[in-house]
Parts: sequence; structure tokens; C-alpha cells
Amino acid sequence: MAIASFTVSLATVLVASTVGAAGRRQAAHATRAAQRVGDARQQALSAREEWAAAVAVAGQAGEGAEREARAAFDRGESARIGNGEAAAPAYLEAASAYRALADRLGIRSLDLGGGVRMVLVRIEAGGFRMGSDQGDSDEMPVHDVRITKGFWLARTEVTQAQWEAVMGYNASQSEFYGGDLPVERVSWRDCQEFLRTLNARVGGALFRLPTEAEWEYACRAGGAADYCFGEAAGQLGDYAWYQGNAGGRTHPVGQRKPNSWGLFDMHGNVWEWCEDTWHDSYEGAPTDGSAWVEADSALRVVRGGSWYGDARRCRSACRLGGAPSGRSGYLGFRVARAP
Ligand SMILES: [Ca+2]
Repeated sequence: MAIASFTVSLATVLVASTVGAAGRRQAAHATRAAQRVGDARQQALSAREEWAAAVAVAGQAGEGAEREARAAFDRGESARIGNGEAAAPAYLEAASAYRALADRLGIRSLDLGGGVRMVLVRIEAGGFRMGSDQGDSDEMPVHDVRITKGFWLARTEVTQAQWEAVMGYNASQSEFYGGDLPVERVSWRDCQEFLRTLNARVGGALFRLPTEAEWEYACRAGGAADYCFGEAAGQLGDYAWYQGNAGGRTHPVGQRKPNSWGLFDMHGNVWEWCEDTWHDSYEGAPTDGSAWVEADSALRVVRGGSWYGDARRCRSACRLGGAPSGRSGYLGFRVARAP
């Protein structure tokens, strides 16, 4: 009797523990599935929000643009309510559809947190003549460049609010202080730290400085003249804060006219760091838009002129070199993003 009773008890224990293990496996599976659905839903919501922000910038969404993306999102919502794992692929489909819509608008509005966003403009691949025969010797020889890959470029210089949202500390090192003002007194190395932090947040090496060729291509916006709007330096004040109108200081970004590709303050306000090291001529420069970087160069390129400089310094082709650890009240940057 004692033996039989023991056998039953053991069997009961074995069954119970088997049921326990299966139950735990099932529960773990359900947790993972819920996690996948939750992550996918979050991706869809972020992509939808970014698209809506891009629509707000563009001022139009396009006829029926959202229909398919919203249908995929709704499929996800229905499946999620029924605890269905089919919700995850539906949400991912919605996320990708919203991203495609934003790409079609040519505008991305990146959430940096704390209500701060960064708007980027799609720059298509194409060719242009880089440099100038009329400028300084370092702007020669004028040469053909083919930007082989489209990219994204921030519509404005990085502001102090954007700097603070990414770096978590205020930009009071700047000479002029204000959220909408361009951040300045940031060295080339400080900019790299900003970009590393931003990339870590999005989980990929997407953000970087523009190359010098990309910068001039985007500044010219299809034009071959001294400025994005033509040759008349007398019109510069409509497009730029420079010595002639700035009153000895930086100004909030995006207040002057943009160039025809929708980029503000490419001329003036603050000089902008590029990725390239400094060369005092274009002899031997790459022609595919890539960065021209040599390890033994002591300087990095800056572009576009500033509140402190005259009209000649604000020309599309004008260039200077700066020590990568150098900081100044007339030097900031803008962000480029891989396609
Ligand atoms: Ca500028």
C-alpha cells in the first residue's frame, strides 16, 4: 500500500512538473509574441507620426496617400485585439508604408525628444560644377562632380534646442544663447560626438556631416552662379545673415529665404563643418561626391560664411579650413543622413 501510494505520488509529481514546464514555455512564448507585436506597433506609430510631421512641413499629403498604410495599421489593431500574432507583420507593413509616404514627400521630421524635431530634406543624386574661376585659388580647378547617391540634409543648421535634446546638456557654451539660434562654439570633434549620440539613439550609422561636395551641391541647388539665387550680392540679405545685415550676431534659423531645394541659411548665419579634411586646391579631388579625407591633414573644411563675414565669404564656392578642436561663435554645422 505504501509502495503504491508512493508510485501515485511520484506520477502526480512528474505530471505536474511536465505541465508546469509546458505552461512556462507557453507563457514565455506568449510574452515574446506580445513583445514582438508591441515593438511592431511602436514602429508603426513612430513612422505614422514622422509622416504626419512631414505632411505638416510640406503643407500637403497627396490624394488618398494614407489609405494603404492606414489599412495595414487597422489590420494590426484588429489582430492585436484578438491577441493574434498576425498583428506584428501588419504593423511592420504599416510602418514601411508610412516611411515610403514620407520619402515620397522628400521630407523627414525626426523626433529628438522633448518636443524638438529636426527636419531633413531629400537631396537627389545628380551632377554639378564644383568650385569657381572667380574666387580664391583654393576654389580651383573647377571640376565636374557627380553625386552618385541621394542623401538627406537638415533644412537648417543644428539649433541649440536640437543640441540640447540630443546631448542632454545645454548649449550655453555658445556665444549667443537661444533655442532657435544655431549652436556654435562646437568643434568638429564636438559635432562627431553629437552624431555618435544621435546614431546610438536610432541604432545605426545613419547621421554624419555632409561631404564638402554634397554641401556645395546642396547650396547651389542647381545653380552655377556665386549664390543660390544668382550673381547679385545685393540680394544676399534676402537669403542670409551676414556682415551686411546681421548686426554682429547669429539669428534664429530659417528666417531668411530658403534656396530652391528648401534649405535655409546655407549662405551665412554660421559657417558649417564638413566631413572633409582641408586641401588648398581641388587637384586630385574625388568626383563622386565622397569625402576627401587624408589622415595627415590638420584641418577640416568649413563652408557658407557667417554673420561675421562679408558677402564674398558667403559664396557657394567659398571655403576655409579649421582645426578640428577649434570652436568659434561663427561656426556651427548641419546634419546629413544616409539614404
Ligand atoms: Ca550657414
